[in-house]
Amino acid sequence: MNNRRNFLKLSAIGGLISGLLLSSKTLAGAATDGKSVVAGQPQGSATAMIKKPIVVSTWEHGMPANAAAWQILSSGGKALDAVEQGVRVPEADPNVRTVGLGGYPDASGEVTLDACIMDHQMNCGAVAYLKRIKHPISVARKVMEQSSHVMLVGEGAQQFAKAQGFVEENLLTEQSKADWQQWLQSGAAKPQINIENHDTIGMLALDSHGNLAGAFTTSGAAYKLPGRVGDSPIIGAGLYVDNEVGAATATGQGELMMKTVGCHLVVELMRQGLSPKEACRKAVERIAARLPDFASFQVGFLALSKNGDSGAFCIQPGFNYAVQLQGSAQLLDADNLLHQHAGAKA
Ligand code: SD4
Repeated sequence: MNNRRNFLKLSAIGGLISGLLLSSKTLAGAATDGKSVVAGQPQGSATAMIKKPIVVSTWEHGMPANAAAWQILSSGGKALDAVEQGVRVPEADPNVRTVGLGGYPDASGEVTLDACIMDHQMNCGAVAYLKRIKHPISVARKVMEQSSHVMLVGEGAQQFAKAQGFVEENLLTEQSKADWQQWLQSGAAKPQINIENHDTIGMLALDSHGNLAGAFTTSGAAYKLPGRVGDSPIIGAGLYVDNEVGAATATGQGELMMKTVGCHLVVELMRQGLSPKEACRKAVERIAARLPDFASFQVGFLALSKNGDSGAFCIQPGFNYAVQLQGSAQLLDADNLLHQHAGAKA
């Protein structure tokens, strides 16, 4: 119930902030309508419609994460560095309960982390089921750059991280431990993946050189079965970057993104000419069409095109995403399928 309350509270706060921020949308320059021009870019030239640099990320904690990424992007830095540094912010924040330090543990009380990173040249690195290392995203980058592999898991990933100089530490905070113990006492028969514990971070950036990169990091579904790995470290499922087209990341029940290779699907839909938001919508609709009870799941996609347009779509209301570009930092509510259905029935 605690989780549910936290989710609702977060949604409410997110909604309030989005409302406030949305009211300043016209002042700040709309980041997601596909037509606006970033402040400081000359209008009318061929490059004027490309909004760069820009960074987008999932959920409210994307705001401080974007701010860290922006430090790099705004000084001409690389998208790859920006997304790594950006998502390290919630990884280190014990109050972000779905990422890194302080993340919800699995059913046995162990915090296990999944992460991946991808650059503009199709290089990628990932770790899964990583324990006791606070910054899995940086380990994923090391896998990409210092090994000939794409993904390391479990004990091997941990040994690799230690060999790369990462220090082991306890990631189960007192708060996470207390919540887990309460969950155990509540007699929860099986770990649930539901709409209450899906606020992890996926981040996409387009730098001033015109290159895209993405990063994704999470503690995964709360109280998951030990050994469970979600979509987050799976290239194509939780994250995909194609420098010719765009990039996508996801949030929600990872198994559904894995079954559909969801982020790859979103990028391919953009390749066919769909806007980021329409590509996200089509991917969500495809998932929902195969799920008779889709209304009890949450899945959300966030996408960024090669020209800096962004958009998102989800099943449930409540998913928001942060967008930062020159002169503007916003938290926006994603449109959702339930609302669309309600509208169609009315
Ligand atoms: C997973 N998709 O492990 C992740 C969890 C999450 O926002 O919360 N995403 O399934």
